Amino acid sequence: MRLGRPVEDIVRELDENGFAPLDDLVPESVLEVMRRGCDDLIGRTRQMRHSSQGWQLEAEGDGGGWAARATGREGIPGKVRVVGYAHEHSPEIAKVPGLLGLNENLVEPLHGLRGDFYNSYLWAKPSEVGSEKPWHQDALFLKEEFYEAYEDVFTIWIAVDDAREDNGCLRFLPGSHRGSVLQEPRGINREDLFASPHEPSLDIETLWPELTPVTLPRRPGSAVIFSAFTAHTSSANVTEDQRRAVSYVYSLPRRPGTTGAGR
Ligand SMILES: O=C(O)CCC(=O)C(=O)O
Repeated sequence: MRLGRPVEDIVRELDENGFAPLDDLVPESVLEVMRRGCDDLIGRTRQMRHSSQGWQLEAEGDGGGWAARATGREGIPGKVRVVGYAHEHSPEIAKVPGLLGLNENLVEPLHGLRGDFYNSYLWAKPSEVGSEKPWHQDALFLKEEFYEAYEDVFTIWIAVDDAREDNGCLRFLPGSHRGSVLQEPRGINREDLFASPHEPSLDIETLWPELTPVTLPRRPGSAVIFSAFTAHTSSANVTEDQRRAVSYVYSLPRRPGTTGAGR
């Protein structure tokens, strides 16, 4: 795995913006493993009609897969939006952190301590029906107890396909992580986010009028690392190409002397 630039530059960028692009992070041999893992997971969803646990299908109608899941409606077989705990379902996806040495080569140099593996996700953004992921901070999905031991997470999001503006690459709001302040979207069900009437969505113009979003296209094998407090989104995929990505999330232990502003 190559970082392609000095660690100090990446640390500075993470501090300033809350995210840092990592170009050409993953060599072709490992990308091939990731492609196989994604194909296998997506293939399995051709038998599914309903979202369950970590497997969320896209669906027709208002609110797409999110609303369908909340109301028990059918999704579209084979068109999966996200698979959580992807490493538990796919040996290929599980292998990648070890092949790349993500914890020792990336998390530790950037945070100062090794992280604890938290989860992995396949973000499949399928062709034509891949839905928007609204503006959100991942910290919304962390429980209060998380902050007893940890101060934040690093998400390492790796593009498996070309992620472009027209097929739903990520967009970030630089600076939205400052102060580690969680902004809670209005009208959600905090007890069970997946039962919320709508997918949690932040009104970034009102919350951060002084900040400007940036769009971050990624080539296959390029990545981005970001904090749980950095607001981000991805738009719908209306193209004929799928836009698969896999993210690996590490919890970051509190460093000595930090009060940890998290929440
Ligand atoms: O890949 C996407 O479209 C969304 C990813 C995301 O929101 C995340 O990794 O937290």
